[in-house]
Amino acid sequence: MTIIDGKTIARAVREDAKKRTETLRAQGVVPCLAVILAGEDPASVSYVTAKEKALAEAGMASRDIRLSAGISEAELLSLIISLNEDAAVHGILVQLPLPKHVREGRVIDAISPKKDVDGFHPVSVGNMVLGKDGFLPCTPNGIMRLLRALDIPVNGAHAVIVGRSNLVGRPLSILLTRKDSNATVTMCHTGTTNLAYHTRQADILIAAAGKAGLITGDMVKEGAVVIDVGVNRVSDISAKKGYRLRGDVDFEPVSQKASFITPVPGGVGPMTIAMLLQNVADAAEKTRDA
Ligand code: L34
Repeated sequence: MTIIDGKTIARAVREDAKKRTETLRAQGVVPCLAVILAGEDPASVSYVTAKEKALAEAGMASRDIRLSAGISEAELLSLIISLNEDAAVHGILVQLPLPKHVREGRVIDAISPKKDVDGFHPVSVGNMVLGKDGFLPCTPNGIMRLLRALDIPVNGAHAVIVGRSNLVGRPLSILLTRKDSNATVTMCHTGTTNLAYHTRQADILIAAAGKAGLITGDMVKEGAVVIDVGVNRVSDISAKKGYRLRGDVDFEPVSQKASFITPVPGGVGPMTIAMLLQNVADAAEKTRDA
């Protein structure tokens, strides 16, 4: 059994983004991502901080925009419109989830597809579905990169995805069924009856439901590749921060059966950030070449 080292694979992607940034800077272009966070959800604050640190390490700039949780949808939309028009900004990231009174769809629709480095805009999603060029969402694309980096056979494999979110499960199902990936995909969700029956068929099992410990040892086939996308904070009074991170996979028993497994932390999370840098480099190069 191999524990997949997401940090090391992510580092290689980040190094590549750094080299591209050096070239862009030499040409007078400083890749810049506007990072918008509304509210102070602790997990979101930590992800956004990690993204900005990664951007800085790659030599990229960021516009750190922190808004109160009470910001109106209209204010957020006008901010995005001004960033769309700002030539110094190559990418716009609105960290999700947004405060409940703000309609996520409206906000995502407002981002220029040219700056949609999260790959969440309907134009980006459409291009992905059609196999056309465009920004790919960071977590699914990061998972594809992990599989490729480890030479895990995807062509002809049966991939079972648990969770149909717009952020992870649904786009991943699209990427895995593209001709150049060629997996057979089963999509499981809250409407699935007998989840364990499906997960036990998986050559590649992707847990992206956001439920700590959902995938237990009995739900996994011997030799399966297990990708754990969950980053659940569970309270733990013995931990320094008062919580610890737990994936959607019950790690100990599942790792006994898996051929490859991603840990939490240190698996998929770091890849999400690395692929974001790649998308920002893409965005900056496109404006340079335009
Ligand atoms: N707009 N919203 C937008 N884009 C995204 O791509 C995200 N996502 C998800 C939440 N909202 C978003 C992220 O950035 C989840 N996510 C994310 C990013 C990074 C990490 C986890 C989730 C990460 O770095 N995880 C570390 C542990 C971090 C910790 O200690 O809390 C890991 O090793 O898994």
